[in-house]
Amino acid sequence: MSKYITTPIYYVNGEAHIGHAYTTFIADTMARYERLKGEDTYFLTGTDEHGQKIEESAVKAGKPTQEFADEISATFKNLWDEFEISYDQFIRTTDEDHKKGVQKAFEAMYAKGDIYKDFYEGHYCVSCETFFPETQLVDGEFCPDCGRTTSIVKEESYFFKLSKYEDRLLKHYEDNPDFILPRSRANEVINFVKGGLRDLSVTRTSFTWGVKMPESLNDDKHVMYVWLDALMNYITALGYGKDDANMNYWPASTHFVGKDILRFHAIYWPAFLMSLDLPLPKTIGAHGWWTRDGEKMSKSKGNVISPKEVADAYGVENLRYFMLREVPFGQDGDFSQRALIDRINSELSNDLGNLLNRIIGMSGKYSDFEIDSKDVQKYHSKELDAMNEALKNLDGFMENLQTHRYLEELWKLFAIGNGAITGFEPWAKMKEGKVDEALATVALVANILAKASIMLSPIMPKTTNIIADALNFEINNESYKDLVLGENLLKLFNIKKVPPLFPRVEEPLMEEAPVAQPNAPKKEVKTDKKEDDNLIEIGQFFETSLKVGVVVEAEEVPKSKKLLKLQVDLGEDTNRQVVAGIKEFYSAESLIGTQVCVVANLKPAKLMGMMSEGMLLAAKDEDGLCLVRPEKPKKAGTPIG
Ligand code: ME8
Repeated sequence: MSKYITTPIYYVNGEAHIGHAYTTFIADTMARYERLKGEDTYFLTGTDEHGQKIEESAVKAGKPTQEFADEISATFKNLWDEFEISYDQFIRTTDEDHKKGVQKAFEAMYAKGDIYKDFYEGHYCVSCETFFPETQLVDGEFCPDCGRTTSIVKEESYFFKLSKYEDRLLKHYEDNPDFILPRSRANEVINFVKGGLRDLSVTRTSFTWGVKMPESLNDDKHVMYVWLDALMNYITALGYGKDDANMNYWPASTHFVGKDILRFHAIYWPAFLMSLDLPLPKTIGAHGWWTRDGEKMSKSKGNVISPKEVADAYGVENLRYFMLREVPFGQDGDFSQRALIDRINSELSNDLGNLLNRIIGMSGKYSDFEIDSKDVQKYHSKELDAMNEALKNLDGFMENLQTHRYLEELWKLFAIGNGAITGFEPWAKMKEGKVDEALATVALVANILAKASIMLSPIMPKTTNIIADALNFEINNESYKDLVLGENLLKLFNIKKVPPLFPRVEEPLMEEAPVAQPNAPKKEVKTDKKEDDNLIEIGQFFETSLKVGVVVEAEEVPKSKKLLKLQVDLGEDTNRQVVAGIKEFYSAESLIGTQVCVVANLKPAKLMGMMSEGMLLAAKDEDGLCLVRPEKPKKAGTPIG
């Protein structure tokens, strides 16, 4: 059976950051893994270029929209090329074939009676390109997904009969427990559908930067809703609506997406496909969110990490390894140089790199670099069994998208190799004249490295090729079948010297972003202690962004006994308005110019009709309330933690 693997198509309103790189790395890893197993695999990525958001970004940049989209799309493509992402196709939603395919799909759904024309009035978030019912808005105004202000839009619209597919969708989730991975994410989708689906507005008249309506509908007032346009990329890329040239790859095996866009992929997309009478993808793999040093990345904070910058400093394959090893698929992860350096030094350099260097050194000394597997079974059957056991477990982890478990399991091989060297002391055996035994241990380790390299190759393709070259074999489906599935050992060969693959990193190689917390501790603290329900992980604490603020203005809120309205400088472009219930304890004037500690990443809330964009830290006991303040003055915006 063939495999079809996709990434989301990325918006061209900004260049790629580490989150985009993560999705692309996992999808690339999966595509390489399937090819290694001999599967006929098609891997798609690309860019999503229509919609109001892109149109507005182009205006801001002072460029014609197409020119703007061309430029940003090229930055994604160039980056993936530089990273040697093994995509088979890079689709752009401004491609003519794609646009025609979307029109064909629209016509087909219309012909089926699934699309009708009506009026839409609702709260629209431009940033998310989504309408929200009033009940879902925060404080009646703000987008529940991104927190930005929504605007009321009333327009004529074509609607897709999403409600018609409610029951079929629910049945599909029930019958296909692997449709949404990790399974823990399925509930939020199921509950959303159970809550009742409203028909979906699938065209817009308020802007023009979108796929035009099919000619047969003769209605050029409308353009397609960007999500309808975008989701169709997964089939137009295969020739849907044109020549169906690659439709044999459909249905997709895995659509990789971030958790932010799971709903679109797990509800709208399957409903569209049902309407088109096409089979549904096997799995939607929804991964978690990456933060930087415990903080959400955003352009305004200036703490967005450029994957190119990290790759230039640390090597793209080290970054791939880190990201895939660091977080369980589906959970959020934190990027910090410290965590990256720790993994490079301990896992790549110590466990893997040293092992290779040690056997090159030993075989050079003991056997003129010749490695012979003839006695491995005789002296190391226990190690071979343990190794084969671990190798067998790998496929299950990868199929479940659990790359961190996959790598953890794979690293057992290096532990077996390192353990064998320490336990059997080949140098001592040489002294005792037990040459066969010593050489068997060296050969065992060479075999471990060979098999591990094959299985590590989807994650670190270049590095593992260097290892394979040193061990005189090539990584491909043949060697996978021979050495991994067949459990065979390497034939007699001469090992080659290689320069150290993972030089230790002694100090951070990139400058920290100004707002990053330099001492943010590593998020995952492993402990054998039983977890106390009341304790939180350090990472959870750092989800709260605490900052030093300077009160610039303060005034009483009329008619309120408790509230003061403050303008607080948090070192950002504009001051934050904070409405605080401290009037009984502080006069407005006494606060001006003083420092406070602010919870800076609270969703904005309205208090007595006024927006509050933060919360002050204070301590209250029977003697009253006092604000928590830094002991010495600190710059506005200084992180606390
Ligand atoms: O949503 N952590 O495009 P997009 C982890 N065009 N992943 C992240 C991330 C972060 N901080 N930030 C972004 C769109 N991503 C639509 C998709 S598909 C038919 C249309 C990743 O440019 C993650 O995979 O906003 C997320 O789903 C995707 O980038 C969103 O990219």
